[in-house]
Amino acid sequence: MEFKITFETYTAQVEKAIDRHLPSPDTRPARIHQAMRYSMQAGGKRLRPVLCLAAAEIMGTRIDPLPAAVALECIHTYSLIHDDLPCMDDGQLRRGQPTCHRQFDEWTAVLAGDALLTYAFELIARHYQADPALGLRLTRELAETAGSRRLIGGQVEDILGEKSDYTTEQLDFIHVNKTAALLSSSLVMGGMVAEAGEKTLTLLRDIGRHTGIAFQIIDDILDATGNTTSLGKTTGGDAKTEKTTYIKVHGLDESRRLARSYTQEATNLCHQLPGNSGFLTALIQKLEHRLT
Ligand code: GRG
Repeated sequence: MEFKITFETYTAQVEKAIDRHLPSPDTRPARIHQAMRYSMQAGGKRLRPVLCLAAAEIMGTRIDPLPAAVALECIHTYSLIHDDLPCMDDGQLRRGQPTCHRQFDEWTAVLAGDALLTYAFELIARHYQADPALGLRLTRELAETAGSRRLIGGQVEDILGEKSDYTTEQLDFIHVNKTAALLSSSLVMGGMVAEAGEKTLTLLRDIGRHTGIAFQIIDDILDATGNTTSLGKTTGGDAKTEKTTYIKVHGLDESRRLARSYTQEATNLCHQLPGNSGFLTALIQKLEHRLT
Protein backbone atom coordinates (compact mmCIF):
# COMPACT_ATOMS: atom_id res chain seq x y z
CA MET A 1 0.00 0.00 0.00
CA GLU A 2 2.81 2.37 0.97
CA PHE A 3 4.56 1.55 -2.33
CA LYS A 4 1.40 2.32 -4.31
CA ILE A 5 0.88 5.68 -2.59
CA THR A 6 4.50 6.74 -3.17
CA PHE A 7 4.40 5.58 -6.81
CA GLU A 8 1.16 7.49 -7.41
CA THR A 9 2.54 10.58 -5.69
CA TYR A 10 5.57 10.54 -7.99
CA THR A 11 3.54 9.93 -11.15
CA ALA A 12 1.09 12.71 -10.23
CA GLN A 13 4.07 15.08 -9.88
CA VAL A 14 5.40 13.92 -13.25
CA GLU A 15 2.04 14.39 -15.03
CA LYS A 16 1.72 17.91 -13.64
CA ALA A 17 5.31 18.75 -14.57
CA ILE A 18 4.83 17.45 -18.14
CA ASP A 19 1.77 19.65 -18.51
CA ARG A 20 3.59 22.64 -17.03
CA HIS A 21 6.86 22.26 -18.91
CA LEU A 22 5.72 21.38 -22.46
CA PRO A 23 4.79 24.21 -24.82
CA SER A 24 1.00 24.77 -24.73
CA PRO A 25 -0.98 23.01 -27.47
CA ASP A 26 -1.91 26.33 -29.13
CA THR A 27 1.74 27.44 -29.44
CA ARG A 28 2.37 28.11 -33.13
CA PRO A 29 2.54 25.84 -35.08
CA ALA A 30 -0.20 24.13 -33.08
CA ARG A 31 0.05 20.88 -35.03
CA ILE A 32 3.54 19.98 -33.74
CA HIS A 33 2.78 20.95 -30.16
CA GLN A 34 -0.44 18.96 -30.23
CA ALA A 35 1.43 15.92 -31.54
CA MET A 36 4.15 16.26 -28.88
CA ARG A 37 1.51 16.47 -26.15
CA TYR A 38 -0.56 13.68 -27.70
CA SER A 39 2.29 11.19 -27.30
CA MET A 40 3.65 12.57 -24.02
CA GLN A 41 0.23 12.65 -22.34
CA ALA A 42 -1.08 9.34 -23.66
CA GLY A 43 -0.19 7.61 -20.39
CA GLY A 44 2.73 5.27 -19.93
CA LYS A 45 4.23 4.04 -16.70
CA ARG A 46 6.51 7.09 -16.26
CA LEU A 47 9.19 4.69 -15.13
CA ARG A 48 12.18 6.83 -16.12
CA PRO A 49 11.00 10.05 -14.42
CA VAL A 50 9.96 8.09 -11.32
CA LEU A 51 13.43 6.49 -11.13
CA CYS A 52 14.97 9.96 -11.38
CA LEU A 53 12.76 11.36 -8.60
CA ALA A 54 13.31 8.29 -6.40
CA ALA A 55 17.12 8.49 -6.74
CA ALA A 56 17.09 12.21 -5.95
CA GLU A 57 14.96 11.59 -2.88
CA ILE A 58 17.14 8.76 -1.57
CA MET A 59 20.08 11.17 -1.58
CA GLY A 60 18.03 14.10 -0.30
CA THR A 61 17.96 16.96 -2.81
CA ARG A 62 17.80 20.75 -2.51
CA ILE A 63 17.42 21.18 -6.29
CA ASP A 64 14.20 20.30 -8.17
CA PRO A 65 14.68 17.01 -10.13
CA LEU A 66 11.38 17.39 -12.05
CA PRO A 67 12.76 19.19 -15.15
CA ALA A 68 15.38 16.42 -15.49
CA ALA A 69 12.63 13.82 -15.01
CA VAL A 70 10.49 15.41 -17.76
CA ALA A 71 13.55 15.61 -20.06
CA LEU A 72 14.03 11.84 -19.63
CA GLU A 73 10.38 11.22 -20.52
CA CYS A 74 10.78 13.47 -23.62
CA ILE A 75 13.69 11.32 -24.83
CA HIS A 76 11.83 8.09 -24.07
CA THR A 77 8.65 9.26 -25.84
CA TYR A 78 10.61 10.45 -28.88
CA SER A 79 12.22 7.01 -29.14
CA LEU A 80 8.80 5.33 -28.97
CA ILE A 81 7.31 7.63 -31.64
CA HIS A 82 10.22 6.93 -34.00
CA ASP A 83 10.34 3.21 -33.16
CA ASP A 84 6.65 2.96 -34.11
CA LEU A 85 7.14 4.57 -37.55
CA PRO A 86 6.40 2.47 -40.64
CA CYS A 87 10.13 2.42 -41.52
CA MET A 88 10.90 0.79 -38.14
CA ASP A 89 8.39 -1.35 -36.22
CA ASP A 90 5.26 0.03 -37.89
CA GLY A 91 3.39 -0.01 -34.57
CA GLN A 92 -0.32 0.70 -34.62
CA LEU A 93 -1.03 1.09 -30.91
CA ARG A 94 1.04 2.76 -28.21
CA ARG A 95 -0.01 3.49 -24.64
CA GLY A 96 -3.51 2.30 -25.53
CA GLN A 97 -3.94 4.85 -28.32
CA PRO A 98 -3.19 4.99 -32.04
CA THR A 99 0.53 5.64 -32.55
CA CYS A 100 1.54 9.22 -33.36
CA HIS A 101 1.87 8.61 -37.12
CA ARG A 102 -1.58 6.99 -37.20
CA GLN A 103 -3.24 9.75 -35.20
CA PHE A 104 -1.53 12.52 -37.22
CA ASP A 105 0.63 11.40 -40.15
CA GLU A 106 4.15 10.24 -40.77
CA TRP A 107 5.85 13.60 -41.26
CA THR A 108 4.22 15.02 -38.15
CA ALA A 109 5.34 12.00 -36.11
CA VAL A 110 8.95 12.31 -37.34
CA LEU A 111 9.00 16.00 -36.41
CA ALA A 112 7.22 15.48 -33.06
CA GLY A 113 9.94 12.96 -32.14
CA ASP A 114 12.67 15.37 -33.29
CA ALA A 115 11.06 18.20 -31.32
CA LEU A 116 10.85 16.15 -28.10
CA LEU A 117 14.49 15.09 -28.46
CA THR A 118 15.58 18.72 -28.79
CA TYR A 119 13.21 19.97 -26.12
CA ALA A 120 14.73 17.63 -23.52
CA PHE A 121 18.00 19.58 -23.74
CA GLU A 122 16.22 22.95 -23.74
CA LEU A 123 14.53 21.95 -20.47
CA ILE A 124 17.83 21.06 -18.84
CA ALA A 125 19.62 24.18 -20.08
CA ARG A 126 16.80 26.41 -18.90
CA HIS A 127 16.05 24.90 -15.51
CA TYR A 128 19.56 24.22 -14.25
CA GLN A 129 21.16 27.47 -15.43
CA ALA A 130 21.66 28.62 -11.83
CA ASP A 131 24.10 25.70 -11.45
CA PRO A 132 25.95 25.53 -14.82
CA ALA A 133 28.18 22.64 -13.70
CA LEU A 134 25.10 20.55 -12.93
CA GLY A 135 23.44 21.57 -16.21
CA LEU A 136 26.54 20.47 -18.10
CA ARG A 137 26.76 17.11 -16.31
CA LEU A 138 23.07 16.38 -16.96
CA THR A 139 23.43 17.40 -20.61
CA ARG A 140 26.45 15.16 -21.13
CA GLU A 141 24.79 12.21 -19.39
CA LEU A 142 21.60 12.48 -21.43
CA ALA A 143 23.35 13.23 -24.73
CA GLU A 144 25.69 10.24 -24.40
CA THR A 145 22.82 7.94 -23.53
CA ALA A 146 20.52 9.15 -26.32
CA GLY A 147 23.30 9.14 -28.91
CA SER A 148 24.70 6.89 -31.60
CA ARG A 149 26.75 4.69 -29.24
CA ARG A 150 23.92 3.94 -26.80
CA LEU A 151 20.16 4.32 -27.49
CA ILE A 152 20.44 4.80 -31.25
CA GLY A 153 23.33 2.29 -31.46
CA GLY A 154 21.18 -0.33 -29.73
CA GLN A 155 18.31 0.38 -32.09
CA VAL A 156 20.59 0.09 -35.13
CA GLU A 157 21.94 -3.32 -34.06
CA ASP A 158 18.39 -4.39 -33.21
CA ILE A 159 17.17 -3.58 -36.71
CA LEU A 160 20.26 -5.18 -38.30
CA GLY A 161 19.48 -8.29 -36.22
CA GLU A 162 16.08 -8.83 -37.77
CA LYS A 163 15.96 -12.05 -39.75
CA SER A 164 19.41 -13.14 -38.59
CA ASP A 165 20.74 -15.03 -35.60
CA TYR A 166 22.60 -12.98 -33.07
CA THR A 167 25.13 -14.09 -30.52
CA THR A 168 24.37 -13.49 -26.86
CA GLU A 169 27.04 -10.76 -26.89
CA GLN A 170 25.17 -8.89 -29.63
CA LEU A 171 21.85 -9.39 -27.84
CA ASP A 172 23.34 -7.96 -24.65
CA PHE A 173 24.72 -4.97 -26.58
CA ILE A 174 21.22 -4.23 -27.86
CA HIS A 175 19.56 -4.49 -24.45
CA VAL A 176 22.24 -2.63 -22.51
CA ASN A 177 22.14 0.27 -24.95
CA LYS A 178 18.58 0.37 -26.24
CA THR A 179 16.85 -0.13 -22.92
CA ALA A 180 19.14 -0.18 -19.89
CA ALA A 181 21.13 2.96 -20.72
CA LEU A 182 18.17 5.31 -20.29
CA LEU A 183 17.06 3.58 -17.08
CA SER A 184 20.62 3.96 -15.74
CA SER A 185 20.72 7.62 -16.72
CA SER A 186 17.37 8.18 -15.01
CA LEU A 187 18.87 7.06 -11.70
CA VAL A 188 22.20 8.78 -12.34
CA MET A 189 20.58 12.11 -13.25
CA GLY A 190 18.45 11.95 -10.07
CA GLY A 191 21.69 11.32 -8.17
CA MET A 192 23.47 14.20 -9.95
CA VAL A 193 20.68 16.66 -9.08
CA ALA A 194 21.03 15.51 -5.45
CA GLU A 195 24.81 16.04 -5.61
CA ALA A 196 25.66 12.36 -5.06
CA GLY A 197 29.36 11.41 -5.10
CA GLU A 198 31.00 9.35 -7.86
CA LYS A 199 30.77 6.10 -5.90
CA THR A 200 27.02 6.46 -5.48
CA LEU A 201 26.59 7.47 -9.13
CA THR A 202 28.41 4.29 -10.21
CA LEU A 203 26.15 2.27 -7.95
CA LEU A 204 23.06 3.94 -9.43
CA ARG A 205 24.35 3.25 -12.94
CA ASP A 206 24.85 -0.44 -12.12
CA ILE A 207 21.40 -0.72 -10.54
CA GLY A 208 19.92 0.83 -13.69
CA ARG A 209 21.83 -1.55 -15.97
CA HIS A 210 20.63 -4.67 -14.17
CA THR A 211 17.10 -3.32 -13.91
CA GLY A 212 17.13 -2.38 -17.58
CA ILE A 213 18.27 -5.78 -18.78
CA ALA A 214 15.60 -7.47 -16.64
CA PHE A 215 13.04 -4.97 -17.96
CA GLN A 216 13.89 -5.76 -21.60
CA ILE A 217 13.81 -9.52 -21.04
CA ILE A 218 10.35 -9.13 -19.51
CA ASP A 219 9.31 -6.88 -22.41
CA ASP A 220 10.39 -9.63 -24.83
CA ILE A 221 8.43 -12.21 -22.85
CA LEU A 222 5.34 -9.96 -22.83
CA ASP A 223 5.71 -9.32 -26.57
CA ALA A 224 5.66 -13.07 -27.16
CA THR A 225 3.01 -14.03 -24.60
CA GLY A 226 1.04 -10.87 -23.73
CA ASN A 227 -1.98 -9.41 -25.35
CA THR A 228 -2.27 -6.17 -27.28
CA THR A 229 -5.34 -4.91 -25.40
CA SER A 230 -3.97 -5.36 -21.89
CA LEU A 231 -0.52 -3.98 -22.78
CA GLY A 232 -1.85 -1.03 -24.80
CA LYS A 233 0.71 -1.55 -27.57
CA THR A 234 1.09 -3.83 -30.56
CA THR A 235 2.44 -7.23 -29.48
CA GLY A 236 3.83 -10.17 -31.44
CA GLY A 237 5.98 -7.74 -33.46
CA ASP A 238 9.25 -9.48 -32.56
CA ALA A 239 8.13 -12.79 -34.08
CA LYS A 240 6.64 -11.00 -37.09
CA THR A 241 9.92 -9.25 -37.87
CA GLU A 242 11.89 -12.37 -36.83
CA LYS A 243 13.78 -10.23 -34.32
CA THR A 244 16.44 -11.77 -32.15
CA THR A 245 15.05 -11.71 -28.62
CA TYR A 246 16.00 -13.25 -25.30
CA ILE A 247 13.33 -15.88 -25.89
CA LYS A 248 14.71 -16.80 -29.29
CA VAL A 249 18.22 -17.18 -27.83
CA HIS A 250 17.52 -18.60 -24.35
CA GLY A 251 13.95 -19.97 -24.48
CA LEU A 252 11.06 -18.85 -22.27
CA ASP A 253 11.99 -20.57 -18.99
CA GLU A 254 15.62 -19.49 -19.05
CA SER A 255 14.53 -15.94 -19.97
CA ARG A 256 12.28 -15.84 -16.89
CA ARG A 257 15.16 -17.11 -14.75
CA LEU A 258 17.50 -14.47 -16.16
CA ALA A 259 14.97 -11.70 -15.51
CA ARG A 260 14.72 -12.87 -11.90
CA SER A 261 18.49 -13.01 -11.52
CA TYR A 262 19.11 -9.48 -12.93
CA THR A 263 16.32 -8.16 -10.70
CA GLN A 264 17.91 -9.80 -7.67
CA GLU A 265 21.29 -8.31 -8.54
CA ALA A 266 19.76 -4.83 -8.87
CA THR A 267 17.96 -5.05 -5.52
CA ASN A 268 21.11 -6.33 -3.79
CA LEU A 269 22.93 -3.22 -5.03
CA CYS A 270 20.10 -0.98 -3.79
CA HIS A 271 20.94 -1.97 -0.21
CA GLN A 272 24.36 -0.35 -0.63
CA LEU A 273 22.87 3.09 -1.36
CA PRO A 274 23.43 5.71 1.32
CA GLY A 275 19.78 6.38 2.19
CA ASN A 276 16.40 4.73 2.36
CA SER A 277 16.16 2.67 -0.82
CA GLY A 278 12.94 0.86 0.18
CA PHE A 279 10.79 2.38 -2.56
CA LEU A 280 13.40 1.84 -5.28
CA THR A 281 13.89 -1.79 -4.26
CA ALA A 282 10.12 -2.39 -4.27
CA LEU A 283 9.78 -0.72 -7.69
CA ILE A 284 12.45 -2.94 -9.24
CA GLN A 285 10.77 -6.03 -7.76
CA LYS A 286 7.35 -4.93 -9.08
CA LEU A 287 8.79 -4.57 -12.59
CA GLU A 288 9.71 -8.24 -12.57
CA HIS A 289 6.16 -9.09 -11.57
CA ARG A 290 4.74 -7.48 -14.70
CA LEU A 291 5.22 -11.09 -15.74
CA THR A 292 2.63 -12.55 -13.39
C1 GRG B 1 16.10 6.14 -31.30
C2 GRG B 1 14.16 5.43 -32.74
C3 GRG B 1 15.03 5.19 -31.60
C4 GRG B 1 14.84 4.11 -30.89
C5 GRG B 1 15.64 3.76 -29.76
C6 GRG B 1 13.95 2.98 -27.17
C7 GRG B 1 13.97 2.40 -28.53
C8 GRG B 1 15.26 2.40 -29.25
C9 GRG B 1 12.89 1.90 -29.09
C10 GRG B 1 11.59 1.90 -28.44
C11 GRG B 1 10.94 0.55 -28.44
C12 GRG B 1 11.44 -0.40 -27.42
C13 GRG B 1 10.86 -1.75 -27.41
C14 GRG B 1 12.35 -0.05 -26.56
C15 GRG B 1 12.87 -0.90 -25.51
C16 GRG B 1 12.58 -0.25 -24.25
C17 GRG B 1 11.16 -0.42 -23.88
C18 GRG B 1 10.73 -1.74 -23.40
C19 GRG B 1 10.34 0.60 -24.01
C20 GRG B 1 8.95 0.63 -23.50
O1 GRG B 1 9.05 1.27 -22.25
P1 GRG B 1 7.86 1.31 -21.23
O2 GRG B 1 7.27 -0.08 -21.08
O3 GRG B 1 6.81 2.22 -21.98
O4 GRG B 1 8.34 1.96 -19.99
P2 GRG B 1 5.74 3.25 -21.38
O5 GRG B 1 4.76 3.45 -22.50
O6 GRG B 1 5.10 2.64 -20.16
O7 GRG B 1 6.50 4.50 -21.06
